[in-house]
Amino acid sequence: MAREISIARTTKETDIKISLNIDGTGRGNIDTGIGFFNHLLTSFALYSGFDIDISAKGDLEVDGHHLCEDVGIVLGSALNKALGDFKIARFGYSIIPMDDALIISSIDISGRPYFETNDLFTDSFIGTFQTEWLTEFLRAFAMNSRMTLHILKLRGNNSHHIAECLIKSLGISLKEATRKIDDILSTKGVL
Ligand SMILES: [Mn+2]
Repeated sequence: MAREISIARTTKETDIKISLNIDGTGRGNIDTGIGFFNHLLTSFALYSGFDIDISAKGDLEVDGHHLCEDVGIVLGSALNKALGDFKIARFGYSIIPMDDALIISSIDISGRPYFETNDLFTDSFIGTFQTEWLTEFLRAFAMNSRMTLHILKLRGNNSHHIAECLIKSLGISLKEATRKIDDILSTKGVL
């Protein structure tokens, strides 16, 4: 069965439509109205190997917080639903460099949501993108995909490099964690 799904979610703050194919080719068709966020999510699709279509509109006149968090909610829910029988490798990790940045991401798609990271950014902004919006996206994504996600910045000064390196690392860890296996990897027999 193809591990793909389309989800739409509309609130007073945001209107989000996402299509996800876990067994894709890394194609990203992303329109969130926030340039740097589009850049990161396009990279996320490429390194995860997922095909992702995102059309997101939101109350940017307030700021980008609601939109980034809600894209995390919907993308996480889509991943959780598309995984279906959960016969997957479950664990994935990677240590990825990008110039001055060096980031570890480690995942367990366990059904138990948890998110933790150390201090990632010294700057509050990358251009007009607020760095804390990315942390909100990651937390909402981890919670709604029901995975344990740890992100650890080992090094890095340039916030653009840190953000992009983090997303590449997350994509590569996800590609491994969602790899199909023959059975459910759990002593409980369920995830
Ligand atoms: Mn870049």
